[in-house]
Amino acid sequence: MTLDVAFLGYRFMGRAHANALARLPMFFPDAPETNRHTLVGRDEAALADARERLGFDRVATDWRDVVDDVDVFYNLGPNFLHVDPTVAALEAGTHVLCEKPLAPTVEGAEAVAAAAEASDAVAGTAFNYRFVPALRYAKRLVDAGELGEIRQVNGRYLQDWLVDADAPWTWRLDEELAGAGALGDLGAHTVDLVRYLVADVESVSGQLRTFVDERETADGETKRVTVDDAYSAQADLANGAMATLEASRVAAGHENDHAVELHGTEGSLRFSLERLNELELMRAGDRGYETILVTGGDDPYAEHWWPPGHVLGWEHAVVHENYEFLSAIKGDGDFRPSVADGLAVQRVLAAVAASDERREWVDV
Ligand code: SOE
Repeated sequence: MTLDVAFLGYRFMGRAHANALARLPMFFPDAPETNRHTLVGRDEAALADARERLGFDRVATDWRDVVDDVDVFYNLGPNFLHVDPTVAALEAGTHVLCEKPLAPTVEGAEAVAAAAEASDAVAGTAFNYRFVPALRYAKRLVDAGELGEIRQVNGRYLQDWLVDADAPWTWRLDEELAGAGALGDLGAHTVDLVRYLVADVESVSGQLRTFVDERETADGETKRVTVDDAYSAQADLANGAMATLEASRVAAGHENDHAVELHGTEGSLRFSLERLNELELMRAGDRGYETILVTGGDDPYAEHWWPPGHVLGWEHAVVHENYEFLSAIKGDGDFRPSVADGLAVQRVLAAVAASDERREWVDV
């Protein structure tokens, strides 16, 4: 049975997920069939153009009219639109994939998690980096004990689109609308990877910094920046490891530098999104790191694409994410990262913000 799908949002993540749905029939023939049924947005002209390009049958300007009309609802809108449409869809029994961070606040994430608990629908949080083959391979290694006990974790997500003080104000710079700045937008990914690869975060000591505290909107209005440009945090993990986390939107020279390092009793590994097909691995006894190209044999998802060494791109992780999400809908309903994972991340982000305010360690 074909799954009718609606998207709320058609910009960056709308394109990424529409591309994924278009790729699945060709590269993942066992994926459930989907029909791009409705595209939801506010600007009717932009919506009409996006409907055409992204291959949807129809458009709507109010998500309320859509959430119980389809089988699957993708909430790809801005953070301030994550809670209400997602809760409404879950209450209608519609499966949901909600973009990260799950909500601007813990309270909002808790409302989504409660709706997911009360619903039979599959409810996912779109932490796409879990679906990069090299990171799934890293998880296989960690789970198999190849690195021994993980003692130290280092995670960072550096961008530089705000390094120029003249870069315009957008909703991402407002606490009411976004919830947080680099901490929520980028730190959410790193916290999810730490939970995926190693263990839950138990307590944090963090700091947030806003370097440019007002910016001009596109039409010349000066508005305050009420979120962080950068954050850093120390964290204690549930397995006894210690983590150092940071993210920035003002790290000149780093466009989308998402990296993670694990150091264990039997070895270490390093990953960088800038070389997303590679995993650097150092096992006990090796003289140094070896670089593995995770693109062949039984590497995650390799059999769906090309011969070994034919590298993948950023968008392929979103294809894999959609394959797993839609397969869970048709299968056992167990998709990770779930909305509960999204709430767990939100709690860590809130603890980092609280720690910054109180200038002390805060338990999650
Ligand atoms: C921010 O610029 C952003 O688009 C994040 O919102 C995404 O989650 C990240 O994958 C890329 O950068």
